Amino acid sequence: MKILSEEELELKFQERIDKGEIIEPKDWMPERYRKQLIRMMSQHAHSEIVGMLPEGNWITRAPSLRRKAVLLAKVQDEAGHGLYIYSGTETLGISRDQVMGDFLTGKAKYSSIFNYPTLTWADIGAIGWLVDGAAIVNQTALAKGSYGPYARAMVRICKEENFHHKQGYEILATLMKGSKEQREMAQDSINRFWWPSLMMFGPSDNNSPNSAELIKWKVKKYSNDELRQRFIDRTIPQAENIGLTVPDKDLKWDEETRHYSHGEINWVEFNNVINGRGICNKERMKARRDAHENGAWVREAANAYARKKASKTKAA
Ligand code: FAQ
Repeated sequence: MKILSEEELELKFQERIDKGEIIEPKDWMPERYRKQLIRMMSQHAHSEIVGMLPEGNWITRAPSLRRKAVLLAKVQDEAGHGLYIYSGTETLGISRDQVMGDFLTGKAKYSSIFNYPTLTWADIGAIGWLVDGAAIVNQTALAKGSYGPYARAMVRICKEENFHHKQGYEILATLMKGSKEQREMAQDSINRFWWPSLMMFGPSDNNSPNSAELIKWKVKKYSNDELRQRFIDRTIPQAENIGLTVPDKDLKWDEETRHYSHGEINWVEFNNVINGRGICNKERMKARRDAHENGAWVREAANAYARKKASKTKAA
């Protein structure tokens, strides 16, 4: 059998991608493809885990038993998504310890959106409706991506995100049918969360260093701006339906393009947040580092059990 050079292997790999084939963990892949996936998937997993914090903040203060049960289930779902994607990342040959180390030392990022505080109950509605709504638009596209374990994880995760999206919208719809104070609380929440939700899709296309490579390898099927536009187009009618407005004076429907055109995103704020200078960055990292330290005994116990089991199997 002829041994293929690195270049020939890369060409064959690209042919497979172009044909729409799915890449599995044991298949040959360029080192850069593996690295890009580790970067993106691990950051996605960190986002799910950090994303539990702003909502977890309201579990004890949910306004009814039903709301508390729903919120608890949602926050648990996010933990499940994080663990699922961490496992997917491990299929690329990196250990959980390494992935966690990169996160806890601040080398790996997590989504900017989770560095904003949840000040009122309406923020729980806004997160479900806007943040999960944005995540669904992004992840439905990722579910058609080229790396099997990640794409399959997205299919399952999107099903749960759909439920999260509906519960968020229902919270806001209920508030909008309530008193003047409740309507104001809902609107105030949208005023604070609208622009950060648009930032979730990443920098604009002319400023996105990873997009070209990820699109070539069909990890990403659409650009950051395309997905952001899709989110805006589907969200504005939902806002109008319950009497909410978004804080963008330049937003208007363009009959010719059949899309909403929108105002400029504050990229200075975005860059500050992704570089550790957002409102809650320090608090979020401290919470995760504390949780990691406090969980050391669980990891030690699990490792001791695994070692014992392995030595028994060997002896038998
Ligand atoms: N926040 O070249 P690009 C959720 C970084 S899950 C922070 O455009 P790329 C569920 C980017 O990493 C939300 N950093 O990058 C939930 C890169 O930095 P690096 C998370 C950001 O990869 C709901 C640099 O900027 N979802 O919400 C952000 O092509 C409710 C240049 O950017 C995912 O992670 C940002 N917003 O596109 C949980 C989905 N945007 O790594 C709880 C998977 C960009 O070179 C409650 N990820 N950066 O140092 C993706 O789709 C992509 O990675 C993008 C960025 C679109 C996020």
